[in-house]
Amino acid sequence: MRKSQKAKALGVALSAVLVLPMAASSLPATAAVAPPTDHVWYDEPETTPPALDIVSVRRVAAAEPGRRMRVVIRFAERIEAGDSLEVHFSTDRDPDPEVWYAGMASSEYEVYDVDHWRDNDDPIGAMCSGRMRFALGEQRGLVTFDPQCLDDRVRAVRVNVQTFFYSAPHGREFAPARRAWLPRTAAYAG
Ligand SMILES: [Ca+2]
Ligand SMILES: [Ca+2]
Ligand SMILES: [Ca+2]
Repeated sequence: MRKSQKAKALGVALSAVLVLPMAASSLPATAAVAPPTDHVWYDEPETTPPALDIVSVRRVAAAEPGRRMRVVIRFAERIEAGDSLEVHFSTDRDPDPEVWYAGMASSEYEVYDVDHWRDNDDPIGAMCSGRMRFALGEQRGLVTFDPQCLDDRVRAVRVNVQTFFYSAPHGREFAPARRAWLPRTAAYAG
């Protein structure tokens, strides 16, 4: 082996020695990372919003089992009658949602058990009866729920938020994006 080849081989061996312990030490840390108990997503501003512009989505874990988790959605404009809000929930690592919440300002809301992303079609059945609540303020939507109504063994929750104007349902605003999830939040702080 020529001198340069030897040096190259040694370099590769050394880098393997140097890299391996780092890789090994990073594995347990990655596996041990727990989802946050309180996290705010700041959504991009819309210059010509196709629907109620979402500013931020905060998810706060329930203090303990039996208490409620919160999703607080802030909007750039005042909410008006007919503005619609939908939240899909996932309680596992499967990319499809399990729960779909649909509500409208100055009207009713429903919570459904689903097996894929829904856009106002054929819900499977109602769920979380009495264990999920919805409130709309001037520029804020609040959904509170018992995480166990989503899933008995829930440990973390992901949400996708979307808005649309009832009069123009094809224009939609999403956080973070269509059929994409915000980072996981722990279901319980304790
Ligand atoms: Ca936005
Ligand atoms: Ca899922
Ligand atoms: Ca958006």
